[in-house]
Amino acid sequence: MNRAEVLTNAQFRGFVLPLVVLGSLALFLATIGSCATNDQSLRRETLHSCKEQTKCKKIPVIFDTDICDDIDDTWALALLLSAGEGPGFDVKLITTESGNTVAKARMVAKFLETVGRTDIPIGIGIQHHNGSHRYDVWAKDYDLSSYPGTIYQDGVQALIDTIMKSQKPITVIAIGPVPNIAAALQREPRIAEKAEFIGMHGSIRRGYGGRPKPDAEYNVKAFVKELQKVFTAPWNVTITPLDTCGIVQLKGEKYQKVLKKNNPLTRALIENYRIWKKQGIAEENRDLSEAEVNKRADEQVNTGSSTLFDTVAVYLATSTELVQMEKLGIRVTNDGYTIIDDKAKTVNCATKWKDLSAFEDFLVDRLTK
Ligand SMILES: [Ca+2]
Repeated sequence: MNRAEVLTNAQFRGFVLPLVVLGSLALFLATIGSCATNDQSLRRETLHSCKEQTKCKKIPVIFDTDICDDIDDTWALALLLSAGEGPGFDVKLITTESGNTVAKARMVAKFLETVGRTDIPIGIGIQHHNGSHRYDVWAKDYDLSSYPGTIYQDGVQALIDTIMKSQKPITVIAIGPVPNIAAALQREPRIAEKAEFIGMHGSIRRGYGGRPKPDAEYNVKAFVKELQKVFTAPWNVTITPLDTCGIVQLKGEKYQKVLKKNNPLTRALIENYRIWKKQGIAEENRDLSEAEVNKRADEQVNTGSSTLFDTVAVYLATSTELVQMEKLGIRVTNDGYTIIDDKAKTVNCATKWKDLSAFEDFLVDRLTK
C-alpha cells in the first residue's frame, strides 16, 4: 500500500488539496508571467534555435503592407508564407497600407488564393485615393467579394480586434508607411500593451544603396506624424533601417534558385516582379517599343532581384542572429529623418549585418522549400 492510498478524505482535503491548488496557482502564474513578458527577443531566439518545424510554435503576426508600389513587399509576403526550415508564422491578419488600399487588398487576396492560404483574413486599410499602383494590374480583374476567406472593410478595427482578442502577444510586421497603425493606436491605445512593432523604417548612418549618409527614407517621409506616433507608443519597437535592409539583393546562383523553382509561390512572385519591372522601364523610357520594354525587363528579371528591403523586417520577427542590434534613442524629424537622440524613446535598430550571405541563404531556402 503506498502513501497516497492511506490518506483519508479529510487528510486529502486538509493537506493534499491545498498543495495541489497552490501548485496549480504557481504554474498558472508562471504561465501568465511568461506570456506577459515583454522580452520578445528571448521568444524569437528560442524559436530560431528550434530546428524541427513541427515542434516549433508559430509566431502570431499581423502583416501591414503597402504592396503594389515597390516589389519588395511581394518578396516579403512570399517569405512570410513560405514554409522552409525554422519557425513559421501564424498570420492572424494582413492589412493594406496607403494609397488605394482596396486595389492592394485585391493583390493580397489573389496572391493568397494562388498559394492556397485563404485562411488568412485581409483588412482594407485607410484609403487615400482610388487610383492605380505600379503592379496592381496583376490582380486588376480579381473580384474581392469572391475571396473565400474573410475581408474586413475596416482594416484598422480588424487590427485592433485581432490584437485585443489574442491570448498571446502579437508581432506587428509593418513594411510601409503606417497610417493604419497610427490610427489603431489613436482609437485603442491599449494595443501597445499587447503587441510589439517590427518595421522596415528609417536610415540611421547609411542611406539608399549603402551610401555613407542617411536619407529621409520613404516609409518615414510619406507619413511622418503617423510614424512619430508609432515610434513613441509604449511598445517594443524594432526596425531594419536602410543600413541593413538597403543592401539586400539576390544575384547569381541564389537568385537562379528562386527564379527556377516554379512552384505557385515563386511563380506568383516572379510574375509580379516582371510586371513591376516592365512598368518601371516603360515609365522611364516612354519612346521604347513594347517589344523592347519586354526584352529589357526579361533580361533584368532573369539576372537578379531588386533591393529586397522589406524581407528583413520579416526576418527580424524570427531572429536577430544575423544582424548587429543597437538600442538607440531615435527621433523622427518632421522632414522624415530618423536621428539618434539620447532623449528620445529607445528603438532596437538592426544597424549592421553580421552575415548578409547567411540571410540570403535563409531567404532562398525559405522561398524554395
Ligand atoms: Ca513596402
